[in-house]
Amino acid sequence: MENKVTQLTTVHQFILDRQNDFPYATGELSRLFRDIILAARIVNRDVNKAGLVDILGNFGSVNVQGEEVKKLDIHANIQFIKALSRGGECAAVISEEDEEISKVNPLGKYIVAMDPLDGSSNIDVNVSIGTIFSIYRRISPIGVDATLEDCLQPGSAQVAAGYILYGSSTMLIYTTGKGVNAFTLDLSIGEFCLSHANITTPNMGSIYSINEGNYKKFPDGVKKYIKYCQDEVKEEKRPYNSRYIGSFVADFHRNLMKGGIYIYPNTSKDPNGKLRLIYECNPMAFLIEQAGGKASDGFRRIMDIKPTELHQRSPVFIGSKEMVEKSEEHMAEFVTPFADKK
Ligand code: P6P
Repeated sequence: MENKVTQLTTVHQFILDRQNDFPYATGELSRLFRDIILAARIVNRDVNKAGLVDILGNFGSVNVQGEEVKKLDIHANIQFIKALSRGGECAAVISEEDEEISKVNPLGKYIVAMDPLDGSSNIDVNVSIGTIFSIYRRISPIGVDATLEDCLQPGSAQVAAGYILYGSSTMLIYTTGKGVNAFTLDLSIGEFCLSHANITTPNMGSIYSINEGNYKKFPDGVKKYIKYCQDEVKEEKRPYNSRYIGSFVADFHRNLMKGGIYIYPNTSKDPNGKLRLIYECNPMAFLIEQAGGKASDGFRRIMDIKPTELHQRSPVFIGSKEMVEKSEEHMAEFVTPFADKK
């Protein structure tokens, strides 16, 4: 649910109106958002013409401008790092596309962790994809290169987080710890405009999102929860609807707005699940908690997990509070998570 928006407010105006939320920030965070938004608009333009790339020369070839055409997720990564480097407010970038940290400016105050184009395998079938970002204050002193310690902070230390959804419309959804707001790109003026203010996610929903193709590899608690979702209990609006787009940002956004739960659990094949803690689970966990929902790894609050590696994975159960709590109840019933490992 969200408050109806009655007047045109661009995201830049919205950020300026809320400068006072950050008594110590002297505009750096606003400028960091400016840089992220610039890159998002460039990526949006290129994602929207992805289908036409073959006319301009397919990936790996040279296009009419004489530039080599890159895979869109690598292209997106380059655009965000370029914009953050040029803007000067970012000390380092952690990206799903880069094994190591990109140290961009020793004078930068912030660390940005991102998945520049999540779900990019869906581009060639025109399914919604997204950029996910997370922002931390650096721990190390300004003036030196950012350190690994700066980049391995728990999600609870985030100062901001958000995503851009390249879908039927392009939306920017973010939080700075003062609620969740959504901005829709108005192409006629080239601005992200406030479209959904103070979003709260329903405590209870009737949608569950999980790749049931992995059912046989799921922990017993997840198998039990899936059966719970499928049981016929009219007064509890069960069975729930199964909706799985295969694009985390799109599944998350639908559940945020309508209520629901997204689960990517650990499996007998992938003991830590698939999604990355720092730049996928943590930013979405910050957003969902700010909207009144919950995010855990089935047992622990996602944002309490102290990362030990940049690209570490985590199981994730995220969405409507009561649905996540019910799934955790089922997970807690099994000491040995996999029947065949008793
Ligand atoms: P699977 C996309 O690759 C992604 O990281 C998420 O966006 C998505 O929810 C998940 O993986 C899909 O994974 O294994 O179900 O295809």
